[in-house]
Amino acid sequence: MSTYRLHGFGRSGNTFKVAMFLAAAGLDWEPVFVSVAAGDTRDPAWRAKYNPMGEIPVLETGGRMLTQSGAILMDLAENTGHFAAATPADRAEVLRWILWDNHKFTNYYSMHRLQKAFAPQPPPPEVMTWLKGHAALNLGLLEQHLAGRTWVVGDKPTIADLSLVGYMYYPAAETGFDIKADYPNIAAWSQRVAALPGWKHPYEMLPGGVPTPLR
Ligand SMILES: N[C@@H](CCC(=O)N[C@@H](CS)C(=O)NCC(=O)O)C(=O)O
Repeated sequence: MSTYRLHGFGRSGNTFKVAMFLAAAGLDWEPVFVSVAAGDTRDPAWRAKYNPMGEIPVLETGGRMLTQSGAILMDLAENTGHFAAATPADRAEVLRWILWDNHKFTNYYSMHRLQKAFAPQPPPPEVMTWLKGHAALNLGLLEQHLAGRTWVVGDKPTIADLSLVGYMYYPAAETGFDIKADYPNIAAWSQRVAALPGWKHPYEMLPGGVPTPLR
């Protein structure tokens, strides 16, 4: 069995954040297919064994079940040294961006994508407009932060980059955003992350195939 078993699937950018770390750091890992869409994470037996919060990613290692991509990335960085902040001040910055990512950036962007492309019943149009507006606001903030910068914190890639970039590779047909056309700094930074060792598109790196957007 591999040292790290990453439970999730390619549709989950949160799972992909951890997969990018494991691949780029050259760690011994394997993906374990878990589908939110198929209801796997709502199964009480799955929750009891892997994550009572009912979420992927779950990183299984040494008998531990680590959850929450931000906490997993912090744990991996601190235990392996890869993608860690260079200084204590940078560490606080990295945590700041990861918290913002989870609370605002990934949250609105991924929720808009989920409702737009994969929800069987789309929510009312005003809900979609609200989600898309918040996602656009946050994209604008990151676009501005990346102006003249190579990485989100300091002068090397850190777990802040891996966290924030998690949903940036999904197609516009799913997300409703054309990152390449409208957010050039984010697009260039995403390509720098994609040049890290072992990088593959989430639909190739993780199991579950390529979904067809419902709308
Ligand atoms: N903040 C969490 C978010 C995890 C999350 O929302 N995972 C989704 C898939 S991307 C999930 O498992 N959703 C199932 C559910 O909420 O019922 C993280 O970064 O790990």
